[in-house]
Amino acid sequence: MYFIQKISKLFALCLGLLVLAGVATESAWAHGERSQEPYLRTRTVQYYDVHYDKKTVKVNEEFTLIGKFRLMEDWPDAVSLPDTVFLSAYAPGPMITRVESYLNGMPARQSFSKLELGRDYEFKLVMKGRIPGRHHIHPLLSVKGSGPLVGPGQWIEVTGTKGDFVQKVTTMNGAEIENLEYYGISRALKWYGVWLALAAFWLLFWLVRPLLLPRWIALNKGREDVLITNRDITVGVILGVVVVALSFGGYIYAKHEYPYVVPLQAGTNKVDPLPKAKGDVEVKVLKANYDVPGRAMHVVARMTNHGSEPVTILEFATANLRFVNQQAPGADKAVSADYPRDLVARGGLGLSDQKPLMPGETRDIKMEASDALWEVERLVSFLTDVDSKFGGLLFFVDKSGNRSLSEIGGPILPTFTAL
Ligand SMILES: [Cu+2]
Repeated sequence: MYFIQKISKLFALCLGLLVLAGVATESAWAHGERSQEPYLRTRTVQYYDVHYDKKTVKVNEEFTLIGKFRLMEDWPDAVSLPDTVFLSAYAPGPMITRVESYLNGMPARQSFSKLELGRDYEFKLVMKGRIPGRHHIHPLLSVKGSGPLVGPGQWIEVTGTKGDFVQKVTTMNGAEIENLEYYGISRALKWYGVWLALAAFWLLFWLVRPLLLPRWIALNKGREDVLITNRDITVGVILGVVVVALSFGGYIYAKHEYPYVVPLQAGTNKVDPLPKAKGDVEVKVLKANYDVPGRAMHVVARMTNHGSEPVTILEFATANLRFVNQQAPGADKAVSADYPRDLVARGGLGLSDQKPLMPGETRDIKMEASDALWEVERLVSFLTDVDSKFGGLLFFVDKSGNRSLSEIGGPILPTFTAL
């Protein structure tokens, strides 16, 4: 009794702690994107210009998710190359439905093969609210052999009732399906019923008779002939005929009822990357370290402006986090209103000098990206990685507001003492 009391107290305590943890950290209800290794999040797919057109939708209402991503040149050795990728949205369960998806304007129903490193791609996802609730939704690129690589997650509120969800489809031969959710389910269940009944009949047919011991004794006495009677053989043959007739009959019936059947498309598509941007600034990392007590990344990089306009560093983005140089022209508009605010560093990006980089000029610039987000987003485990490198995108802006971007990355060292 004492033991049971102890156990139930412990159980109540655990439950209480769980509830507390849930209340205290709301974003912990998201789906574990922070537990992904930093090398996956900073050196593979870098999402940018991601926009969600709505934050609240009704059940059945569509919303659109657009954006771009750069496949990093310094792709980690431990991660499979993007040879087969599939584009979709990430949600905690089937809370939303994908209506349409495009990669560089091409329908993305199937996987794409051989995406190119160092190049940019543009995506568009049209989704539809399915189950009411507040869901964390991400754009998602699944890379075969590596897993899901997600973009910035936004909370989308789906309102209404689950029962109202319909997925109306017109097939290629003009037939109207009122709700794809339940289409064909009753027929599938009927077939399950038929096969289960046949299997149960066959099992029971043998089980109702004296089973193991009497049959073993008969076998020992050399009376094998009494084990299987003529009736058993007749029933077995009839059952065999019924099974074959049902299988072939069902097939012929389905062929007749649905003469045009398109199989699921399994091949991959090819898509060209977006045209290469001109006038890029060349960025070479000379030194990078992460100041552990200060939660700040310091990078010294040699930058060469190959363009024809003077440019200023606008933003450093990595793993969907954004560090904006507040003094750059257009910095106030760099992050759109629909971008998840929990991914924007409040401290912004500090620079050793704010002078624009002139055309043809090469200069060493020191950057500081300092924010608790490094810890919150669990990006500091790169310090214990066997491949201690960081990666990200550096955005530049000229005086007319034109933006260009360059990949930045390299080895990084931790600093455990205050600088
Ligand atoms: Cu999430």
